[in-house]
Amino acid sequence: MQYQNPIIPGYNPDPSICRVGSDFYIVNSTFEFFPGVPIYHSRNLVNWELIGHCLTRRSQLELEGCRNSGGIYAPTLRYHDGMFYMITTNVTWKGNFVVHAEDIRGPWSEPCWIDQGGIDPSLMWDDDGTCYYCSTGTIDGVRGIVVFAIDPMTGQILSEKKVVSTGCGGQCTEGPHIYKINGLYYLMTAEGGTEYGHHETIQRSESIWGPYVPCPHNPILSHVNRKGYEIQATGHADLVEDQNGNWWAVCLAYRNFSHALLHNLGRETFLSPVRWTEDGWPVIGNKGYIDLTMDGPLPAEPLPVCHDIALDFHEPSLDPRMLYTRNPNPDHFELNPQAGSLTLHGTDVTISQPGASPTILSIQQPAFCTQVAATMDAGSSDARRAGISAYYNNDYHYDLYLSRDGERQYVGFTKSIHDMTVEIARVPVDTSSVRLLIDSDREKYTFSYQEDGKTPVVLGSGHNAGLSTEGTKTMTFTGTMFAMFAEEGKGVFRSFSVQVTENAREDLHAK
Ligand code: 6LW
Repeated sequence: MQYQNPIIPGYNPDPSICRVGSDFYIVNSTFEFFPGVPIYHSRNLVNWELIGHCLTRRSQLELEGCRNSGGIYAPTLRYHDGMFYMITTNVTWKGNFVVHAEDIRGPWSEPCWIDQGGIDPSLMWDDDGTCYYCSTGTIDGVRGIVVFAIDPMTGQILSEKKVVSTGCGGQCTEGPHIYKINGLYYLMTAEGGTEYGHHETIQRSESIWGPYVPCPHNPILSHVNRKGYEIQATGHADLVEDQNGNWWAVCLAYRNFSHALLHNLGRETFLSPVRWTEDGWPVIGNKGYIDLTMDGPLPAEPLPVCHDIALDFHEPSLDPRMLYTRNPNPDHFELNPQAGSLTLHGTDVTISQPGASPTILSIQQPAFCTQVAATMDAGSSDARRAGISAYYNNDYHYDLYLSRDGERQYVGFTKSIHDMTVEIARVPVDTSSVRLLIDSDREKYTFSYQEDGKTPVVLGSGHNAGLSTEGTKTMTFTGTMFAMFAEEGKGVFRSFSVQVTENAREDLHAK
């Protein structure tokens, strides 16, 4: 059966997958965004529904002062003996921890902190029920993959620690997962760093402590030598066997929006079938290549995929797909289901302020070609700025908003890149309702507004390159979000939608 990649588009990196019966679950890293670690559910590996988050309380996820792309790094999700476990790293606050829940939808426990540095922790259970931890780490000056026995309910370390591998020759050996398959321990890791050198390797041993022997056809997943192809930076994979005995890999990768080595959608989650060689080594995709369109023995019939969102704020609670930047103050987000409005109470914390929690709600941009539309109650909005934004982080965002200059109300359009903010347009409006629009494609974001059903007026555009991960002044791992925001006063929203407008699945670099 054919399916399209990415299966979870937009900034959803570092996927980890587990299966319970015929239910599959994937979690992703979330960095400075709150709530943390989304849980997606599927029965066919193609249609994924967000069913909640593991970290929904500040006591689980402290993000105060978190730098851009700090916070929550790669998670691992596992299920054992009636309990779900999610283990991850808060690089801004206390490091590695594990939470558990009997129900995948929560409530999840408070963090059980683990006395081990490094990132990318994972868990596995041996046949005798012993639970083992692995992550990156350094012991006696040797940096590699650290393994030890652990109590997953408490985080207590139960054995000596050992660096069991320094990888298969690449730099930045990380994202480890250990699997017990046919009596052997398979250690799969990402190497090369999460950019254009990213790739996946695997090795195996008769003991979890090693020595490990590398797969003869490593790397088992790599687009390092696929320059010019749209999908790049494949790596950080996790394996799962479906209920029919077919194996699958999920991994992160990104899609270049043009022939330039730039991506603005972030690292996304991709799916590939896996087959095993006669001598017991996995082959991912087409000998380590994955594609936008792939074929495989899916565990259930795929349904049409839709990544649109349309909010009219009549729902009793905010859509869980909308994320806050760092720990939010709930008082700043006032939902009125009866009136069908969302009032954002902006403070003096602007969306350009580093390490803060401005009044902003955002969702991942799911495709190159989209239309964002928001209707605002202009008469009730008195913020210095309130509107929508193509928002990467506080240093990189293109904003379209209502503002006031004394008694006059106007629509403004500004672009912020690095330490430069430029006001591109400021047009007076005299209306009770205004519709703000962002149209995106493989080249740029176009900003326009519409008064009371009149013809939309285009105010300008901003290039995708200005919101690309490669262009950020610090190392970042996220992707462009579409946001509603308010600064110094109220912004009253009546609707917010993101619609994918991509028609043909144009594969820019199709060979
Ligand atoms: C992730 C690690 C990585 O934890 O980036 O570059 C981190 N590699 O595997 C954030 O995605």
